[in-house]
Amino acid sequence: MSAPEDSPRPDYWPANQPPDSQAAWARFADSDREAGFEIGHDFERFSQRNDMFNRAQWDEAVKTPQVREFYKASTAISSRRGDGFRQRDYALRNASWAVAHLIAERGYAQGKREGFLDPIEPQRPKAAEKLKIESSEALTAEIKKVARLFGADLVGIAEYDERWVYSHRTDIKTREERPNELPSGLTHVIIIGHEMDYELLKAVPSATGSAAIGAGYSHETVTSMQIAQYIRNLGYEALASLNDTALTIPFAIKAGMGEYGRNQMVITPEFGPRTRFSKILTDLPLVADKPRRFGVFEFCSICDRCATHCPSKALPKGPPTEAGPNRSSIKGVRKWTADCEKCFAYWTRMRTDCSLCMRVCPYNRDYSRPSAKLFRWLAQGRLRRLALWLDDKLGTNAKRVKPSDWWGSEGGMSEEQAAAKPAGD
Ligand code: B12
Ligand code: SF4
Ligand code: SF4
Repeated sequence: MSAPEDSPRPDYWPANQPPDSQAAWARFADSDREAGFEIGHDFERFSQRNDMFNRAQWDEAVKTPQVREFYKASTAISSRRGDGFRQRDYALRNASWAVAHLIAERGYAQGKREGFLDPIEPQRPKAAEKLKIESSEALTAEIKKVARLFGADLVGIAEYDERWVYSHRTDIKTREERPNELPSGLTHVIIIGHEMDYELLKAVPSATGSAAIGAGYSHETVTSMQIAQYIRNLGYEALASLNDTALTIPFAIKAGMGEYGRNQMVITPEFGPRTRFSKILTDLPLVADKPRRFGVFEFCSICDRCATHCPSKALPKGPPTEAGPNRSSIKGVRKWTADCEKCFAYWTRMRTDCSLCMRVCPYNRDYSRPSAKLFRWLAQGRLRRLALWLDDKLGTNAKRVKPSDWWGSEGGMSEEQAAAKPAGD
């Protein structure tokens, strides 16, 4: 990553790639520059088998007894000592995932985990007759309108770019690599953004606060399935995808959703880092959006609040680098890269996901408020140090809200329930 004026136009393409890929990827040179992407000679597509969720299933170095307890807590209702980790908190968190899990689990017998390892299976096939398209601009505007109708808070379009498509999927039974087979002729990726609940996120890390994440996944599932079906009803290809199939962040940046931050998230002008993304891969002839920059790279270059607050010290300080810390990092991209082994180990100890780096970020604000708009305006220009100083002084997001304050009560628990021991302890 770099500021627009510093980004060199790449005059080479990864020498380790086949010539047809080099030729195909060269056309992204200008939009890479606009987006601040810097791709090195040793770039390699990422295999999904190496992400932390998959390594937790096959890598003995990651697969600890705590990992088992972590996953157990996502289906069984766990109850630990402490505010935010009691029965109602896990009940809420696990219920928030209900729709995403329903879809993920329906194809287990066929070796699929839809939305996580595989794209979501079409509800109905493509219409036999293809809609005749007169104007790609008008079609793009229609798709965006439809996406909003189906629940998207944000929508943008990127060109289909093989570099960010996983080189392989993972087999759910053997956890070995298997082909990431996709229909031919895909041209675009529609990126959908859902805002995560601002008030609830103030209570992370906790099982309570984590319901904001599950709710996001369930909403993404519904919206992406409906949009994909609409496109198939027009006679075109459309695959609804959550975490499966491809890296979402580079597509989201190219689709104009926002800029990449030190906390490893796309920061959007509308919701800051508090945005979940899903995608629809399609062959519709759409018009791609342009990357949108509003000073995040420059702001993150003077701020390291996410890295300082991260309880596992997983986030990098200093400028972006090309080498990542372990096999869970993509090769050959200059960017801020987290040590996700540390991050995930913290989640398993907590028995819930964390998101503290999202909560404490100065961009995490309610942008309907004039003070938030003022912060965004100050942060994008020369007054960014003042914006950071003011945010430090006012401590907007640094303080965690107690989960029981989010609930508004202690919830009528018995003393035994309130004192319940952590599951498995
Ligand atoms: C696996 C995964 C994780 C793993 C770690 C990633 C890993 N290395 O294994 C764990 C469990 C730790 C994790 C944690 C979190 N995750 Co996560 N995660 C993913 C997932 C499913 C796959 C990413 C992957 O394959 N990474 C492996 C390699 C590529 O990682 P990497 O080299 O470190 O690259 C990372 C970034 O640098 C960036 N990236 C990759 N290539 C490129 C190229 C360029 C040019 C740039 C600029 C960036 C970039 O994306 C990668 C994200 O892990 C994505 C969904 C998806 N399909 O993309 C969500 C996703 C990235 N996670 C997301 C979020 C929000 C989180 C959490 C805040 C938890 C939460 N609330 O959901 C934390 C934040 C932790 C942190 N600060 O990094 C969101 C980000 C949304 C946003 N606003 O940008 C995504 C997109 C999921 C979603 N549905 O929206 N995550
Ligand atoms: S999710 Fe938590 S542990 Fe992971 S990087 Fe963010 S703050 Fe650190
Ligand atoms: S906390 Fe600061 S450094 Fe981290 S992503 Fe937010 S603005 Fe960037």
